[in-house]
Parts: sequence; structure tokens; C-alpha cells
Amino acid sequence: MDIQPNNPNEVGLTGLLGFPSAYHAMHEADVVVLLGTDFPYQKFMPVKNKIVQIDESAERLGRRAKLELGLAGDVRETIKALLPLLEEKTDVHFLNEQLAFYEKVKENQLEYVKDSGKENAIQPEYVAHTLDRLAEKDAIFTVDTGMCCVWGARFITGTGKRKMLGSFNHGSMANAMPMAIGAALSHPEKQVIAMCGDGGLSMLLGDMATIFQYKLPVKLIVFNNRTLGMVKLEMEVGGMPDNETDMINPDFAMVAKAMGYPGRNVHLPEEVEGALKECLEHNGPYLLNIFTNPNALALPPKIEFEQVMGMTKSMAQLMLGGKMDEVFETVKSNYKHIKGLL
Ligand SMILES: Cc1ncc(C[n+]2csc(CCOP(=O)(O)OP(=O)(O)O)c2C)c(N)n1
Ligand SMILES: [Mg+2]
Repeated sequence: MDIQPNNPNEVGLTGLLGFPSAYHAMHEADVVVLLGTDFPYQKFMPVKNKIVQIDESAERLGRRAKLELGLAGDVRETIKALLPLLEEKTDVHFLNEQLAFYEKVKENQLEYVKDSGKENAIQPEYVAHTLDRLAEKDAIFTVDTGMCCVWGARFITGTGKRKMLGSFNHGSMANAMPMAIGAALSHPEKQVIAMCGDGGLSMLLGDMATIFQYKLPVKLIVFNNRTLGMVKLEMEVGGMPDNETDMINPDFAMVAKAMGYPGRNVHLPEEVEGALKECLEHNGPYLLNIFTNPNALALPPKIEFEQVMGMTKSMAQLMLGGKMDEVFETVKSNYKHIKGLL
């Protein structure tokens, strides 16, 4: 998030949560320079172009990609040493092409936001986008492992002053609320917003009491899709019918009230904006339990043929298993993604 704002050459994130524009730019470039990263999602790494990697840990060089050049050292110092050796190019054709594609991708993203969903199937993209508009420009966001990572990465705009915390190395569930507790303790002056999954929140429900005990003005926004959504998606993409991913949740708003602070259930898309405003403006902790669409999908920027096949197979298996309604809902709620594929 730190390099994103005001960078005129930005083309978005890459990887599983990323944008097609970043994927495309990385694959079409002659040379890719990796600074302090080797990208965990190997499948998204280009293989045909020249890759230069700079990292202070030599053992990371070439770990996930075939390198043309690997340099062990501090990124800043290494770049300073390399810059005088570079010949500046003035042809901006490639850059402009990538930026134009990124604009299109961003426009396409807004398609998701236009559809706010329906009763008990509020579109999470719409919720995240509305939250992005209403939150402070220096807010601290935390995102639960699961679909909230996707909504956060795609719809919360970096301003240079905002921070986003997640369990990005370990991918452990239930991180958003405890991270928000830590953030609120260390930054009492900041607005702290936890984007929680219903599965994640349930896992550490007891921590809701800690928020009250220490009077932390944390805003808990629950993307309550009544499922372990990310895992359900992984099963579907793997060609299996989902199994044991449904959640029977308590009334989280009532739980918040029992803990000593306000909670509100949001069932209708029309209520989202007002409820978010009320939550963010409240002086103290607040929980919003938003009933989101359990079939909302986040497709990676590049869709593997096998993944599409897997999805079809799982849909067929659901149909065979008699879950016709669910199949129809999944297809219907993802027609927008199909547009992205064409
Ligand atoms: C401790 C732990 N258990 C299991 C997982 C596997 N896992 C990753 S995301 C996820 C589902 C999360 O569900 P929820 O919090 O409701 O978020 P959603 O994806 O539905 O938005 C699971 C089970 C994990 N990453 N960490
Ligand atoms: Mg969930």
C-alpha cells in the first residue's frame, strides 16, 4: 500500500489477490526487477522474460524464479549503485499500454460495486467500496484471512497514510480482531477498522470482551456470508462439492450488546451506507454484522483452464447432489466474472 498512492506508473497488485493488469505487465515486460520479494504465488511469475532479483537474504535469490541476475544486498543501496549504469529510455509506448489496460481493469472493478446485492445477499464488494469511501484517510484496516483479504486488497484504496494489516505470511484465520486490538492500543488516535469473516470472528469470540475491557474504539465489520467462504471456493475450484463449510452463527450484534457495546445486523443493501456511517461515527467500539452473499466469488486475475474445469465439475457435482438452487445462485452471482474472462 505504501508505493501505491500518487505513483503514476502503478498497474496494481499481482498474485492470487491481484489485478490482471499487473499480471499482464509482468509477463509482457522485457525485464522484471524484484525488490525485496520473490512472490509466493509461483504460478503468477513470468518465465519467458529476464528476471533480476535484489534481496538482503541471499538464500531467497532464485527461490521461485529463474534469475538472469541475483544481487544480495540492501535494496536502497543496491539500486543507488545500479542506477548510474542504466541508460534512460524515452519510448513510453509499453508504459502507456499498461496504464491504459489498468484503467480498464479499474473500470471493470466498479461493475462489482454497482450491484449492491439483495436481502441477506449483500455484495461484499459493495460493502468494501462503501467502507473505503467513508473511512478516514489515515485509518488502520485489519483483514481476516479468507475473502476479506480479497475485498481489502481490491477495494480499500491506499492513501499513503492508511495501513492494512493481515496475516499475510502465515495465513492464520481470526487475525483481524486481535490485530485491531493491538492497533487500537498502539495508535489510540487512529480509526481502527477490522474487516472480519464470520468464521474468523467466531474463532476468537472471547476477544470481543477484551475490546470492552480496554475501552478500545475498534469497529468490527463482519462480512457474514454464513460460510468458510475461501475454503468453500478452494474446494469448488479443486473440482469438489463443498463440504462442512457452512456456518450456523450466533447473532453477532446481540453478542456485541452482551459484551457491552452496540451491535447492528444489516440485512438489506440499502441499509449498508447508513449503518457504516453510524458505526464509524460512534464514539467507542461497534459491531456491524452484514449479511453478505455466500456465493460471491473472487476470481484470480488469470484463470487457469483447470480451475474453470474444476469449477464446472463441482457445479455438476452439486447438481447431481441435488443442490440446484445453490448452483443457480453461484452462476448468477458470477456473471460479471464471466464478462472478465471474455
Ligand atoms: C487457523 C486456521 N484454520 C483454518 C484455515 C483455513 N482457512 C483459510 S480461510 C478459511 C475460511 C475463513 O472463513 P471466514 O472467516 O468466514 O471468511 P470468508 O472466507 O468466509 O470471508 C479457512 C477455514 C486457516 N487459514 N487458519
Ligand atoms: Mg465467512
